[in-house]
Amino acid sequence: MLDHRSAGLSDEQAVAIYRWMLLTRRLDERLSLLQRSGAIPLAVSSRGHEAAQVGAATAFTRGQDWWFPYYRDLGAVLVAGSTPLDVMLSAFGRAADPSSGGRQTPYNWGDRRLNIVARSAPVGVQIPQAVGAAQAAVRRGDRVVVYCSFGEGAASQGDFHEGLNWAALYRLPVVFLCQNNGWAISVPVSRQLAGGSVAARAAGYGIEGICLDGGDPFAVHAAVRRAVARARAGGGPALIEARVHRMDAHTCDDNHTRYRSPEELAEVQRADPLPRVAEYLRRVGLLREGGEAALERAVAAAIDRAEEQARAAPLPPPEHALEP
Ligand SMILES: Cc1ncc(C[n+]2csc(CCOP(=O)(O)OP(=O)(O)O)c2C)c(N)n1
Repeated sequence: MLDHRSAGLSDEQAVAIYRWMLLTRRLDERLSLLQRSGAIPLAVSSRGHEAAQVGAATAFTRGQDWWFPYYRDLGAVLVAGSTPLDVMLSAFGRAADPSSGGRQTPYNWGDRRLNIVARSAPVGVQIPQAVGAAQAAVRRGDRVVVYCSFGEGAASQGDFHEGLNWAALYRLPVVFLCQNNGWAISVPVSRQLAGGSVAARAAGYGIEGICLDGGDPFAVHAAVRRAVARARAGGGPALIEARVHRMDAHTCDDNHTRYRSPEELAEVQRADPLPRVAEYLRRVGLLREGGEAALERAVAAAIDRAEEQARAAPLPPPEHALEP
């Protein structure tokens, strides 16, 4: 793991990254439990992606920058400013859901207050949309950088190629984050991608492409921070490919034991980024046993509160479904 100081992070920032990862993980686990118990209809787990998401998202400026996340991006959405309550309101389809007032499928994150733009269901659609937002920002003279994330499966879509080509041509301020977990539902990356990596394609567009360990939040942060600074200064886009593991099935409606071997699933558990980062922080003296337990308690309390409030919140009236 990259030393957090070499990544330009203070001790407090390194611990904050762990706290975001922990919140993402525990909230994700709660959502899966709620789905299993029939309380909410859908769970799309981000377990295994947290280091890449939080490492990258913390390199952007909340409130100023724009976000085009994808469904598996809980960690990025939390760092962008969504609260556990916002997430729960969306999961329970409540009227106060900031993304759509309970109309959009959960996990298609959106929040006008936070410049988070909701995507629709086809994979990759957010890529040209992110590029368009960046072009609009440049024309208006806003010093915005756009976060745009997707999986390696989405990188097989035409939208990916059109979006990257356009962004490169006009040197637009977009940082593309490909979270490569090796699977597009049950289709392995070997049946998606010739040439070894998504990042290698950047050369064809004349932009920087970096492929790195997405289990190391500090390495991801350092690379994305450089890319964000360059994009903000007018230097154009970058493509960062973070190699991650999808610890769970594609969604709650998928059974990945039908297409992943027991060996792979065991390996994925061993590579879990959360204990890796905790171990690093303990080693450098930033996390002690008592502190770790206190973090867990604070995160659990925030999630309990959010769930309770969302359960009690009113549903939208039926007519709301017919409004534009
Ligand atoms: C255009 C399109 N084709 C297929 C689907 C069905 N689909 C939803 S998610 C997904 C897999 C995408 O995989 P990837 O981009 O690698 O992201 P991951 O889910 O692995 O994080 C597919 C095929 C879709 N939503 N849109």
